[in-house]
Amino acid sequence: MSNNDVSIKNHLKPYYEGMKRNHLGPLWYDLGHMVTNEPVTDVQPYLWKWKMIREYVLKAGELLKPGKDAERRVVYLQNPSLLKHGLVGYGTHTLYAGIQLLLPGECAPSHHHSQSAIRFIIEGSGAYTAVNGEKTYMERGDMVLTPAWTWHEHKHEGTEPVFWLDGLDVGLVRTLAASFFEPYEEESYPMEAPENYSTKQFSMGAFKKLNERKNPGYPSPIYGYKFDRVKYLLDEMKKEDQDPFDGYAIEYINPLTGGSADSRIGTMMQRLEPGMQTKAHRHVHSAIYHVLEGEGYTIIDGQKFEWEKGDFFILPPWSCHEHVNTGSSDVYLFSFNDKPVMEKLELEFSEPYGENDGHQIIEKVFDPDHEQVDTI
Ligand code: 1HN
Repeated sequence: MSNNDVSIKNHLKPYYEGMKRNHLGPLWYDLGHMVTNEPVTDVQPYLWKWKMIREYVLKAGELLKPGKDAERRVVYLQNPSLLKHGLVGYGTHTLYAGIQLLLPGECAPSHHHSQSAIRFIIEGSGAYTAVNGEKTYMERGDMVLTPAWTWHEHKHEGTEPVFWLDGLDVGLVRTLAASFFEPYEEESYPMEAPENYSTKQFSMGAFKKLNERKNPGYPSPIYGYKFDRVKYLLDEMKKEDQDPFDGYAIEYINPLTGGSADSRIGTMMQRLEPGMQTKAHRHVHSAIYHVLEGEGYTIIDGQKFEWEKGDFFILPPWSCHEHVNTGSSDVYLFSFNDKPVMEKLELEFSEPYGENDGHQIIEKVFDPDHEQVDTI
């Protein structure tokens, strides 16, 4: 900086300070912070081990009862990079993930809210989610929708604890200042439809290959998406159906529109054969992953995240990632994302990793034991 520049700066100091006092700002200094060349985010990747989460969730089973001590018995995944900014309950800037536990005989009362929610069943059976009076029984690997503003409740009629993932667009709705919540006047909403009605009506389910055409639209007429259909479709896929970045991958859809099953939360299942390594790419949408089956790792922006059955990890927006199956059986990765929102807003964009034949170099290995020191 020349002397001349400094003198200009000094000379203009009162001008800039005056601007600040009057809550004004000079765009010529700040444009680069507002309009960045590419997405900038506080969201960092993270990984939680299922063994650790499960212990905390089971302990919650001893501590409180849903419908009595709490609306829901859930332990949520807190991304440490967002807690720094006071964002409680954030997995990514838009998405929330929590693990809910229901013990035999328990009931989580009916309510509705403007957040959209998806459930993904991790362990146990015999529980149902009722959506607007329609019971959908849930088994391991099933995905169940409770679209925004639908009345929903959960009840467990089985004999073993049931664990499932709740995925909601908490961050998105908070940012848009659009949160509404209301409990139902009674514990239960009247059961108006036959059990599993929507799942039976569409017994083939509704899924499409990744990147197949779709038209965003109305709420899905299906609430329960069965895992046996997902597995059948993924296992039947041919070599030429493979996506270079996601392996064998399908998205859960709304059969009326061909669009995403939930209109705001995208849902996907991927299958990776033993030894398979996908190519790296990045996209604007963020995602939260759950390992349904298998073992392997994902490289996110040069950091290796090793996972096994049950684990969860965060995929930040615009982060370069590739997946590897290191086990001897197929990997099934379930994930939910904010892609439908990005697409509706015409903000979705993706690009392949251009160097090193599409593969990143591992510079760092994430160590969950180091990150998560206190256990119960
Ligand atoms: C909710 O309604 C459920 O219905 C679970 O089971 C988790 C997290 C945030 C906001 C609403 C449920 C939730 C939630």
